[in-house]
Amino acid sequence: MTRVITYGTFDLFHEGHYRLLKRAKALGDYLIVGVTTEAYDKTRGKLNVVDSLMTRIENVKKTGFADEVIIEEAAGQKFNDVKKFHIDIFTVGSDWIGKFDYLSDYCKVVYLERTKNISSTMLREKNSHIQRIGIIGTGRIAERFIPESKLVSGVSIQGVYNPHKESATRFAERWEINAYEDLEEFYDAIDIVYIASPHETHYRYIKSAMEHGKHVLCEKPMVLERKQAEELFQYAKSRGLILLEGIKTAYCPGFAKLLGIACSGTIGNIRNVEACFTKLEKPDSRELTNTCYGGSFTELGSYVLLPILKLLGKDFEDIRFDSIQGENGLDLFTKVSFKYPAAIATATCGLGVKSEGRLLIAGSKGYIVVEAPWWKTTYFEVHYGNANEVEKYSERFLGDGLRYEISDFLSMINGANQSDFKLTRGESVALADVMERFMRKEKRLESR
Ligand code: C2G
Repeated sequence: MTRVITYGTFDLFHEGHYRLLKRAKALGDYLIVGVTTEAYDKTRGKLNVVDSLMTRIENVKKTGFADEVIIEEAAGQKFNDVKKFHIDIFTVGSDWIGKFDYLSDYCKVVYLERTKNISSTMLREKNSHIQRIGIIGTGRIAERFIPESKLVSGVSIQGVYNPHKESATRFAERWEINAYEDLEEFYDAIDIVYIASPHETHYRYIKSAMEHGKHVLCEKPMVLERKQAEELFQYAKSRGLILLEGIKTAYCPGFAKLLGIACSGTIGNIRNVEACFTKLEKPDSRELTNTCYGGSFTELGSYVLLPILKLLGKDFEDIRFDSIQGENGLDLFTKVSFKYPAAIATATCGLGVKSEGRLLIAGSKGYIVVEAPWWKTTYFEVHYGNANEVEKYSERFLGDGLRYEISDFLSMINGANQSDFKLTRGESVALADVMERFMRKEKRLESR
């Protein structure tokens, strides 16, 4: 008798789960299915799990494929289960390829092809709420988005669009999703859109996606002109759609904790915010060669502006940009100075100059310091007048952090608008406004 084991969360039970279990059962004679507990999903950083453990177990049982259901409570359990249950074959979907090869010393490891198309008919029948994501763009950030989205229950990556067929196909093959080069076909197959294309294409894609009734999560900077941001948010509102700017820092739990403490009055009135983010890019990189839309500020400005706008607001009295330009005129290093009625702030970013990436918030009673990478906030300190008095805070930041914004985006779509405060429409408009001022000062908007 061949004994097979597989594991999963099986939340919002769908076609992908059903097909996986059916093929797992067909691999042998006896199938054991491990269903994850809520606590385990929490430790492995899976967000938004909706169904209770009981419901998820029931749904697995209802398929009739499982001869035995067990619960998976901790990392490392698979290894012990394989021995304990005398397993011949361990199987899981191909989105985990390579991850469980370590079990192959003890049993055969089979990765079953992931189900690419979760059809809307089945979803309606099951009254489920899986949102099928379509990605526009095939760059580095889109690559990071896919593994992160797998850790958010309730979404499934359906496909990718890129007008260049080869790029779309290559990307789709690597991630076992569908490739689309026709936008209409793409919109027909999906429910929500994630835009990770070059900055200058964002406005056009956001507009077209919303015209097709899709909610949109767009990479930062969402747009580079204030009136575009205003127009898009107005349109989203009129159609009852969610439009969210993806600045991952804004959604990460550590950053939210930091803002809470900074605004609580612990360090008194905030008088100065300094945010710096620099990295060295190769001179031939897209960021340093696209002479209209490249440069350090369009690339990193959203991160360094975020804590300033969050803590001091949108009503600054004065703003000033100073940049060091490379030979092609693009800014290699930019410093933005803000003046508020009772505070000042500087946002510094660089792609050709490396500095200490720190966030410093100074107040009338003390200061908060967050070392690099503060944009993935995990640890920060609060210091007071007495140098010995230091409060230390830490918070988890899992994986690449994109899962938090995906999770908030999904919650907003599902009607829980409470996440809006993490990055409000007004703040996104203010970010576009600062981007526009910079672009105009650099005479880049006129040159289009
Ligand atoms: N699956 C699939 N096609 C999909 C979605 C999921 O084949 N479109 C597969 C997954 O690869 C997995 C199973 O269905 O084998 C259950 O998926 P999830 O509930 O998302 O669980 P997962 O997080 O993949 O758990 O210990 C947990 C396991 O390691 C995997």
